[in-house]
Amino acid sequence: MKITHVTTRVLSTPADNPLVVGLPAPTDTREFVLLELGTDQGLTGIGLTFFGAALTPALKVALDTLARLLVGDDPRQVEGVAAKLRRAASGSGPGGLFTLALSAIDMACWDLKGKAAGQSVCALLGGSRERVPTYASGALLRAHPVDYLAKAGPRLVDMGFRQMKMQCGSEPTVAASVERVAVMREAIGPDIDLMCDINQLWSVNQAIEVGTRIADYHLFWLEDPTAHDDFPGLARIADALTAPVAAGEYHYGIVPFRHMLEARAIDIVMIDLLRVGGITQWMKVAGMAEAFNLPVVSHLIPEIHVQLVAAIPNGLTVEYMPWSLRLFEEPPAMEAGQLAVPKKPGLGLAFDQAAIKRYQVG
Ligand code: SMN
Ligand code: MG
Repeated sequence: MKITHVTTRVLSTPADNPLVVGLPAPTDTREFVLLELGTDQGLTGIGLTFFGAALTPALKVALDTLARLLVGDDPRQVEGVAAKLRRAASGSGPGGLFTLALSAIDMACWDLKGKAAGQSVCALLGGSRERVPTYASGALLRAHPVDYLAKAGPRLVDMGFRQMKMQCGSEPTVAASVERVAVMREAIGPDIDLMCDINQLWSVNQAIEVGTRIADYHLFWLEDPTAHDDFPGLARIADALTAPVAAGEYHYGIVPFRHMLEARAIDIVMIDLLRVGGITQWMKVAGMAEAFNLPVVSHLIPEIHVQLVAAIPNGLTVEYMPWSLRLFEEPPAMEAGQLAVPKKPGLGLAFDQAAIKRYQVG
């Protein structure tokens, strides 16, 4: 099988989240760069990327330029593809646009690998389960007042979620942070898994102080409590608290995970498909985590991550962040707090043509 043509598009979609109800819709937008790799066998592979923000036009050019270098190549040779693109881009990776572009290409290659073999990507990678737990994300943000959280949490439970993540970290006092978690736990009861994301906003000492005072509210994990590259700092927090510390979404490539794991900095390994470099690299980090006896969780793009978390023996849960939901015709089904792995070959996804028509820009 050979790649014969490349299509890239930018879609600008409303920056909303269907799990957030009863609040004014946001007026800003969220940009995605979509990729289609056509082949001489009539199969098309799809991928996507984002995080470009103001550089989204540059991300599209990077993706388009790299993907066109692969015309004539076999997309199933994912390591060969990655090696060729790294050489072509010289030293412009692993951080930033290069890796964000590589990830979309690698995804599309795996989609083609699966379609050519008549198997789902999950089955190709190990296929350990048909469904995986998922948690509601992006609905309980730090911008939302405490009384909103108390209403939104039970609503997510009614929707079938057994796990949900809130954000903290910008409260003016330790007491306010403790209160926020207390209200949330009270609202959802003891049986729902509650995660809390700090997005690097605390110092190590703040994290230990607040983390100690919220121990009774039993977090499923505390995420990115301090700077993502402060491995000794994270290790101090992880040692001091009973709540597991999760981190990893900010890292590019596979090497930082080695250092983070060697430093025993975290208890749960979060892997972002775009920043790690695609499915090929994601699986390497999952293997590293397994060797350290640690569970893996995903960051964003649940439609694709479901294939990966279900494939590995140490997959814990998939982040249900519904940002990319409207891009796909038939996203994976959510049933009783679990996501079903699509059974169709490859990623089991198709871009929604109506969404392309409506949101394509440039
Ligand atoms: C997050 C990261 C990036 C954008 C939005 C939300 C958050 C998460 O850290 O874990 O999803
Ligand atoms: Mg996070």
